[in-house]
Amino acid sequence: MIYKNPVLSGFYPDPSVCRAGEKFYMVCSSFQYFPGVPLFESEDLVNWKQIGHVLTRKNQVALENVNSSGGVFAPTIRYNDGRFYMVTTNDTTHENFYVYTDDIYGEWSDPITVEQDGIDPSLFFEDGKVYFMSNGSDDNGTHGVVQCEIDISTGKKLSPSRCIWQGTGGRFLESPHMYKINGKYYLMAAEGGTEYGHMITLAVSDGVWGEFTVRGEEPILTNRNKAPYIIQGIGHGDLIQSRGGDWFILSLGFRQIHLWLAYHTLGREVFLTPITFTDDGWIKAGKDGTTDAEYEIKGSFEQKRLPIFTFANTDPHIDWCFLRSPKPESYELSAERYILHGTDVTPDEAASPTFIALRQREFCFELSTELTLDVAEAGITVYMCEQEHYDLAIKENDGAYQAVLRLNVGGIKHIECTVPLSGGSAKLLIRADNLFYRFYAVQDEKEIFLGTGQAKYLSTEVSGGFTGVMLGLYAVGENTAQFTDFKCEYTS
Ligand code: 6LW
Repeated sequence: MIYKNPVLSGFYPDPSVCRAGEKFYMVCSSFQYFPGVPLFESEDLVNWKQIGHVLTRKNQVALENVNSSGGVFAPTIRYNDGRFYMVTTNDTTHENFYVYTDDIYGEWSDPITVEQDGIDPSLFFEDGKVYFMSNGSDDNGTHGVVQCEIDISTGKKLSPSRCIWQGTGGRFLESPHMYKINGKYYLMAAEGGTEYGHMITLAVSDGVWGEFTVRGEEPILTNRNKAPYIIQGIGHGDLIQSRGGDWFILSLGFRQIHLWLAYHTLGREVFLTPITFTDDGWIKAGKDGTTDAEYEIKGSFEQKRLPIFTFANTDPHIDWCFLRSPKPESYELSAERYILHGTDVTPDEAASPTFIALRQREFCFELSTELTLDVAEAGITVYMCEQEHYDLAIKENDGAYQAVLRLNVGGIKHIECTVPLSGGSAKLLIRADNLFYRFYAVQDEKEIFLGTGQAKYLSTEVSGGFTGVMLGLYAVGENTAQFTDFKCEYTS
């Protein structure tokens, strides 16, 4: 069948994948969002269902004071001998750690730290030995892909950390993963930085410690010279063999909002690219080393479309997420309604406002919710980070209510429009396409247009960082905000 890229749309960066029996499992970075490290299951590598998160307890990851795009960086998932391992970095505390579980649908262990420098940690299991690699500096201060052997029950190093490869010369050598295929050791990495120059490079060795050498064309995969082309930034990938026996790279990439506008708002998404091994054991990826919008994969399954997202068909602790260190008492979440209680923390702060969000999955959508507010402020926010977000709110002041559209860009807060309401209940509505978010309030069946926010100002190119746009419900002030009839429908 033909599948379309991305296979998982929206802000799900740095994918890593493993196989356990007949199923595949994938994890992605989560940065300042809690719970951390979304976890997905698939049977075909194309349809991914989120089954939970790996870091669900605050004792597994401290996010209280992390900056936006700090916190939980690129994870790796591996399966060995009946046990799943997820290894990642808390970039704010500069700690590399892993957790494990024997039940993929259950809780994961407390963290076990590894005293090795760097980010993007990965694990390689071989004949009872476990190797830990990251991109950082080794015990002699040499920078590159750094590896040590560890005791997997304690995380203690059993060997010095040694640099095993310094890449092909691109900047930001990242995301090392080791595989043993046909008796050879394959070290795959990313270079070029996670932007338009991103690429996947490869080195091969006859032993786990090297010497790793380049034995074919580099990079093996990149869209950096594929212009004009919507899909850019392909890099940071993991190798996986399908149930049909074919090999793929599951990687991140992003989609520009428009062919001639180099901005991306949806964050880094998950792309699947077929690969083949040449007779001399090198990798040929995609179409001439680039990732395309669609490919063929063995099997007669269908690629599922996104559902209409409602409170009834989503799980607040699986599909939705919170900022940093949420206060449980601020949320009453059920299939009928989400009740939020605000605090004095606003979405303008790099803190934990009362905020619960879904990722924006495609450019074009219509989102609506009924909101009933008693006092202060609550609404919907199209949120990239504390500096860049568009808020559509109901605001109470001295017992009078208004619908408000506030545009925040670069820390500049601009009230675009205020419209008096006859009470604290209204429907809030957003219609979005690739370039614009359009905001409305509906009261007494009258649709009032409040204004437009340009998508490009919520992009990574403007905002920086590693995340993507979230569609959040929020409350500010000591209040009760009741959201009902929430619906988000993607229209392309
Ligand atoms: C991640 C690095 C990267 O650690 O971005 O795409 C960083 N590559 O490998 C944050 O996601």
